Amino acid sequence: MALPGTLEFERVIKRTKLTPLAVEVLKSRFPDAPDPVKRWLPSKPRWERVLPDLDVLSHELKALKKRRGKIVLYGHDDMDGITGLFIGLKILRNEGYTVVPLIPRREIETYGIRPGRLQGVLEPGDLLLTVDYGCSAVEGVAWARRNGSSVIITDHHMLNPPLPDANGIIDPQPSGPPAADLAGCAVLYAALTSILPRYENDPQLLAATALGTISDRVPLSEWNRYLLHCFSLIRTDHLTEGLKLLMEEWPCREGNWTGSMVRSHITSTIGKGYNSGISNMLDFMFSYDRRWCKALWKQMVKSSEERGQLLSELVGRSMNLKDPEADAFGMIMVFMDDIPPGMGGTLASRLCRIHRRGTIVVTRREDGMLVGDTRSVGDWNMAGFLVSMRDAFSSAGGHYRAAGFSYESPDWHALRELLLSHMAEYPTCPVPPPHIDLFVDELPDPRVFTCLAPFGPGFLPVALKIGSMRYLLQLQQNGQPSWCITEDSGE
Ligand SMILES: [Mn+2]
Repeated sequence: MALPGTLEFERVIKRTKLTPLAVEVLKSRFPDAPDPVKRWLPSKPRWERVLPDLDVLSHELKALKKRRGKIVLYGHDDMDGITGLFIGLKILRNEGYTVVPLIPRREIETYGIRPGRLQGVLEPGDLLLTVDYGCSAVEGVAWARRNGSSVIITDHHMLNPPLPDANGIIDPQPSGPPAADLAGCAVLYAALTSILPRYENDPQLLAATALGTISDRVPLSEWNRYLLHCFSLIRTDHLTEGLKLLMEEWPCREGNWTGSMVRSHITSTIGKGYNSGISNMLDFMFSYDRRWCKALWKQMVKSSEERGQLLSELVGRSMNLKDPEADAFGMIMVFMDDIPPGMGGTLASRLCRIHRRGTIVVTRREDGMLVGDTRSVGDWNMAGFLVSMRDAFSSAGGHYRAAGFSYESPDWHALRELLLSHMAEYPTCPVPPPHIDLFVDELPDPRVFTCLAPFGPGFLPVALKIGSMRYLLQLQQNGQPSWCITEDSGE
């Protein structure tokens, strides 16, 4: 029996608050599930049953404590990586470890774990622990091991052999969803809290996990929904001032929100790459200095407005540059050789949203070589698409909805031919048909469906059909729901 006041108890309450029509929606979305309500919001997942190598992580942490080595925690400069670093730092420092975060700045440095980057930081006897990255870092991991360090990878990206020879690789991809839907930060959260369960209800960790999960656009499916629900129940009075401020910016945190509302209010404000707030985010999330946080946030809002203008300009120009042949395959493909560093992904996201189609944006790096950022909707596995042609790329990877590649040649025409010929062969559906949950005779009060929020990728807002009209549930900034006649997916 769950005790009142515990997260477990509250979870039960949320399930029982579903309206009959909301239950009908769940039945139609999960037709094969014996209990659609439980599929929608499961009980606490048994992470340890699915995540591999947790025993290796546990063993390495114990051994490290004995030999008094330090942890070098490697992550990337995006929200999933930064929130992952926050989670790792908070738990492991609290456990008495010396933890050194290592974050390459992608706008000025090359991608990935490289011996040159580890030299002077990672010493023999240390543990190199990664978050949201590492499953393709063959060279860097080999160097670290030769140098006398242990290496544990935690990642959620697709595993493409050859895999690095790490002591352990904690990546849920091979087991498929729901574990494979976890963001990188959530994989580290699940791994560490499986070993150290006393941290699982920590509001700071749940807030960071939710932020990384929404920013990374992973599906809001079972395990992610469980984490988001726990997050909706946290009390904010014990958060750092930085996290508190982010929670104040979170639209209708305890109620009705969608992933895109959060991304446009928080993730985009922080931004990525040049002139963004991402390089200060770790300090921000740990800060108890409200004035500093407020001032920094104000600055981030200003910079994001400037980036927004730049993005509008790029979107405007890219409209005339859409590749007509890619269009015929239902894809948006744009080549522009002057996209500022870090903006390619943002532009791809925006184009993907505007056109509701898979999008490939290619630009030129400073050294003249080509790099691509891709986003997708519908049944188009971007990482799968790129990885299936990885012989052509010096690096390619990512996940279902967001992936990237580097092409070590300046020849756009050759790359274009290659991408187009591959689009013709790769079996996929890049333009998703608009979903319909229920056919009804008259429009119900939209409030009967808000109990199903949050909505986002993998769990789109409710859509009803009356005759030939399709109505999509929309949430206002204040969480108020309304109906909108549209063929839009709502993602
Ligand atoms: Mn990620």
